[in-house]
Amino acid sequence: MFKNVAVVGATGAVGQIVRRLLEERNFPAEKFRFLASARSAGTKLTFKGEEHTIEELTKDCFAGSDLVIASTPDDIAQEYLPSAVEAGCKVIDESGYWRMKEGVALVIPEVNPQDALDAKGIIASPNCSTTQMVLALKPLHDAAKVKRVIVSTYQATSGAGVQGTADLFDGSKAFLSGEKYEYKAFTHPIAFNCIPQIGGEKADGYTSEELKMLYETRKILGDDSILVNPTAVRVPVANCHSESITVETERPISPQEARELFEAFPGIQVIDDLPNSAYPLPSTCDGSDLVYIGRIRKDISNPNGLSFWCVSDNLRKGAATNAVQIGELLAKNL
Ligand code: A2P
Ligand code: 11C
Repeated sequence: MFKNVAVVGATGAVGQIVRRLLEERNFPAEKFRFLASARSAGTKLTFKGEEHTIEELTKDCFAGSDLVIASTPDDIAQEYLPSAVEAGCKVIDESGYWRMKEGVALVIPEVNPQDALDAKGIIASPNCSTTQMVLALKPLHDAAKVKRVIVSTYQATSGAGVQGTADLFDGSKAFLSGEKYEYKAFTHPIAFNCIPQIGGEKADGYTSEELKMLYETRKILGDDSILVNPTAVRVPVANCHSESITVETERPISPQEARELFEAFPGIQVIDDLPNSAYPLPSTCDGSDLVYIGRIRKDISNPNGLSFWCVSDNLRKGAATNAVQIGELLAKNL
């Protein structure tokens, strides 16, 4: 059991869910603290029926804590988390800053738990669109080695933080009433629209979000030979990312074998009955900690190809749940 867990970024879109999960799952710790920016410091929140005062995140705030679960913007994770490691804390970070750094573990507990247990410093939780895809790829990779992945994402506005969802709701209301609305989280209107850009341009015409899906996948699966061609698209859905995934494996996997592999893998649930219009939807996966898979079918353009549809709650398994599960794994192995 941990002695004192510091929840950093406790007021944010993901941090709020981390708090809820720590309560719901009865996380094994004696005490909890909640930290955010100076803007929130001094305000109160209720956790497990008790009132807590939010503390300001500073470089010397970590003394007395033995686990940090952080969900902040990248620059804040960059600036403050090394101090948490120096103070002797185990550190789980949900930001994008540390993931690809040498010596940082990048972990999905169902996929590569040992990397968390071997970690000496920060343990990063992957990008939400990577996590659900890699969880789905893992049983296929173990059975038949994944060679190439073509993925298009349909990403929810909650991935852009609290402001992303506010933009979807307020922008939609303004659109329907014919008023102007100034978007804050997006460079184009998201109401009644799709935006084929998440993150800035990185290389070869791909965005940062897309390249996360390539490089994080290779790191988590420990296989730099895997080819990934991603297209990341923001859609007017409040929560849950969806992905259309086509995989090429070293030997063919039939849809029936894939279904069995998915069903046997922890954290995955298959909903796949096209004649009855049953498949995962953002509206039905919202609030769940699982990764849902449906529309499993042969890639009719490639004898070694398989296509499927994958939906998961990006704030839960894509972020908060994965981080809390890493914490549970560490607690079991203290
Ligand atoms: P605060 O609410 O005080 O701004 P989101 O991704 O939903 O915007 O949430 C980001 C989280 O990171 C919030 O808890 C936010 O706290 C926190 N945060 C943002 N900037 C800072 C900062 N400069 N110092 C500490 N925490 C920060
Ligand atoms: C989005 N995937 O949906 C992003 C948000 O690297 O953790 C998460 C960014 C990250 O906009």
